[in-house]
Amino acid sequence: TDGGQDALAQDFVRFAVEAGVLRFGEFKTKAGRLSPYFFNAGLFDDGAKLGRLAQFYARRILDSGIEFDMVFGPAYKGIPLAAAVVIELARLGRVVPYAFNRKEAKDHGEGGNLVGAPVKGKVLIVDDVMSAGTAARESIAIIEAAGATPHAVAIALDRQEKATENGTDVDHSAVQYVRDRLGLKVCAIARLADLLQYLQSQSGGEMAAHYNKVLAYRERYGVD
Ligand code: OMP
Repeated sequence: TDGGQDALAQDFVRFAVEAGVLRFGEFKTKAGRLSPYFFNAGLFDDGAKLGRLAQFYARRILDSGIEFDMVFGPAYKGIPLAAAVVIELARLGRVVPYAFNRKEAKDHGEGGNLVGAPVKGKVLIVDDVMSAGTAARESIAIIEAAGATPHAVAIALDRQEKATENGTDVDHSAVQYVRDRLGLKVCAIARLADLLQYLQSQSGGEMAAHYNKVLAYRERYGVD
């Protein structure tokens, strides 16, 4: 298969499949597409899995050379991810502040919708998956409103599929939009191309059937 990244991506796809986080079947995505696969980061649901996930993020982030002053985790799913990633970065010798938002407005106590370190400088957003790009745009707006610079996004999976604008498919992916039009750096532990490479490398009829369905999905919704 074309376009698979590297051994880290293959190790990650295997880990996600074995952990039951990456599943095959019939799933409806946020954009309303019927997908033969789904990646549910909420199922990295114990300390060992979350710790291992953080190691994949940290390696991808550090190897990418992306600059950042702090990490931001968008509510809800990005919060444990960002926390786990900064712990792993600190373990590797890189101590950085982090913050996250709350979704509910708060009218007492600290005030404001941001929790954690002051949001300033070059901010690295840590999130789970990018499909159509809605979630990324929300994070960018929050960071800009705080007077900081949304500089980069690290995600576990880039689905490499067409973004939607006003309900219509466009010819670029959410990641391409965030990178090319919004000017942020993006790194993904794995992409759809890595998933296809993984499925192709597995022997056995079950994986071959998944491969064909994921390939057909990419034909319909994928971008180059
Ligand atoms: P966008 O905000 O449209 O980019 O979609 C990303 C979000 O879709 C994720 O944050 C999830 O809530 C959800 N999602 C997954 O978690 N895993 C998938 O494999 C696919 C989706 C999705 O609905 O597209």
